[in-house]
Amino acid sequence: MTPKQQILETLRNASAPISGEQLSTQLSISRTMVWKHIQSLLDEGYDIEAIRKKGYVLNKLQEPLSENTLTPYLETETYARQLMILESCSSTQKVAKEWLVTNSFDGMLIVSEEQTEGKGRLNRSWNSTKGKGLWMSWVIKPAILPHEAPPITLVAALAIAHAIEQITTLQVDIKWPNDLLIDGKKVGGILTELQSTPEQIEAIILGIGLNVNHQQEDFEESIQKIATSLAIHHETPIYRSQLLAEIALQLEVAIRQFEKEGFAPFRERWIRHSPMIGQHVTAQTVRETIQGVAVGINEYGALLVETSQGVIPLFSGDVTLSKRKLDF
Ligand code: BTX
Repeated sequence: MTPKQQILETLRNASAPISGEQLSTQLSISRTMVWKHIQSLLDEGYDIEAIRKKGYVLNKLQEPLSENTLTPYLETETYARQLMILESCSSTQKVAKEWLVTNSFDGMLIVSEEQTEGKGRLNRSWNSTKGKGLWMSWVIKPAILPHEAPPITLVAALAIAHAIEQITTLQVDIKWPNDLLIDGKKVGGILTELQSTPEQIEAIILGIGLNVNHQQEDFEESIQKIATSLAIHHETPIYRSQLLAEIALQLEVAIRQFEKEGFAPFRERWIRHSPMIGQHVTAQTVRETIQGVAVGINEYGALLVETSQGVIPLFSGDVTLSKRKLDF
């Protein structure tokens, strides 16, 4: 370990401020060198406070993501056992696709502190403020056939909701097909991209954006009214590395179960997480607008909408709650 890493480790494990003098004695380096290493850590994005006459304190909640911060929490078999942590990139989906050209690993994680061109579905953009959220792409290779893939977005949404509920006291709702909501506002979204031949899946790139430690003003003007973060609803900030490790675990467990048993065992739990079921909705697909009541979800993950023409299974599209009751 370099002296800089030793300083970081000492601050991480400390329960009280550590003085420059203590660090200098412990590491047998000069006070000036201690100060230089602290400056360099600050430049890397660590939030270290110097408290007068007491010493340095590391704000663990604002730590940049790194293998060192993540690994102690990781309980998975393969998920995130290969990973790439970036300070900035255009989109982790794009990085994942480039990585896949010459590599292959089920559970590869690409996570970035910031995305300059974060993507949503249908070429919409995803606001990815530096250091505030979890902007990640998982390369997974589930043992399923291409036509069995669509519910994977719903399975992933449940896994993420469960991970958040394990780490915080928050209750997360799922809006079909890919939104995570708290109190009706969007806290996260999933973008699932499939690389496949008609016979077999080569890889699924599961893009997940989760707003973690944002304050309302951290969001772009255009999404201020619709977006929220975990921290806005939680008393204490959330340690991203711990949450990321929990997401890795819940995703791995859920996708392994999905490979063996399909969507059936997730259906009831999914319905419990979706306040939309039983409500009047308007669904916009690429072809048409459908109005009706969301009555459930089938074993393929399609949303069932009861309309005047009968129950229609919806395989893709955007669904919003209707403002008024319909006449049927
Ligand atoms: P979506 O198409 O359902 O949602 C996109 C819409 O959500 C935008 O048009 C905007 O209105 C709103 N929005 C944009 N940014 C945010 C935000 N930070 N919080 C809340 N609402 C927002 C959802 O698509 C799928 C998003 C996946 C994002 C991940 S991040 C890692 C990976 N890399 C990448 O480029 N995309 C995925």
